[in-house]
Amino acid sequence: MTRTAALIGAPVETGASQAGCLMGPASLRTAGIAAAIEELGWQVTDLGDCRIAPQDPSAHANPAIHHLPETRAWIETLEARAFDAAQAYDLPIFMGGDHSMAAGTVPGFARHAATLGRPLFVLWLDAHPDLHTTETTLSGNLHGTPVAYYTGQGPFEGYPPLQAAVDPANICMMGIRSVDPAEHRLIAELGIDVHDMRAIDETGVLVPLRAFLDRVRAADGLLHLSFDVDFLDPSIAPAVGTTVPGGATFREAHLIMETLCDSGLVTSFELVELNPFLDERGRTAQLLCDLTGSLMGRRVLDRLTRSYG
Ligand code: 4U7
Ligand code: MN
Ligand code: MN
Ligand code: MN
Repeated sequence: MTRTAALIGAPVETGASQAGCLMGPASLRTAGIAAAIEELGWQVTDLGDCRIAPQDPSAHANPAIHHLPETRAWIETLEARAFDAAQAYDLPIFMGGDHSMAAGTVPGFARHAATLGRPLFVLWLDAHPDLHTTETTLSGNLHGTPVAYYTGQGPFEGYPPLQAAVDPANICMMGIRSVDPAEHRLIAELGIDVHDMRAIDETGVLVPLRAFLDRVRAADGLLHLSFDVDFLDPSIAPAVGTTVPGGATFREAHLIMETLCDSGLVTSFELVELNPFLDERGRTAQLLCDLTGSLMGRRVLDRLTRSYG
């Protein structure tokens, strides 16, 4: 049976401080993401871009917060789109858009998992844990909040009621290297499985990844991959507004995608935070397409019939 994938654009940039993520889906399409997947034998449907209606401004008790009504509208729209796409396709792929979109996509996939009586697991590849609430965010940039929201922390005044929560025990974070004090407290309180870059340096990516995949398999879970461009080292992925030095290398990232592919466990995927305005001759978009290829079946050699050894 041919496997089916859907491409869904989420041109969200209201969660970030800088403009540009709006162009993320267009840049990934230009880099050839659909062809890269089709080449691997998938049947691909591009469902186009989601959109929201224009919103009236509103104030929040935390004066740093901006674009709250837009964020609310995006969450409602993307939650429904994720839920629907998970029912209709083997692999829905959301093309962002800043990471505030995950406050919509992840609950939508969690609601889908709940209808199957299965838990949703999340692999969060990011420089940041995105664990702020609307009370604790100092920047007011709501792309720093999705994980706190979808695990049911709060308060989240101005956000929609959470449709389906993810158990913090079902989250694995890798690549983390910028954590604010309030986020640090929440990581400890919730006991989230966080592998910061020091841990990656010490163990490599496979030790924590395999342990997590074993847990997903044992629980018969669905697995969502949330890939923030700033997970990658800025030297290979410059097209992101929130660069942090010391990120994942080209091979670490590909090895994660290849290992996820071999596991057969990933049921949904999102590429977030690509800001094409900051890219260099499309190289970040191209790298994301190549990583998507590794996730979806591209391999250099057939591992069973190697030409050596
Ligand atoms: B991203 C930050 F202060 N924590 O709250 C904040 F460091 O989706 C960054 O991971 C948030 O890129 C980054 O603004 C959000 C900051
Ligand atoms: Mn993020
Ligand atoms: Mn980030
Ligand atoms: Mn672990």
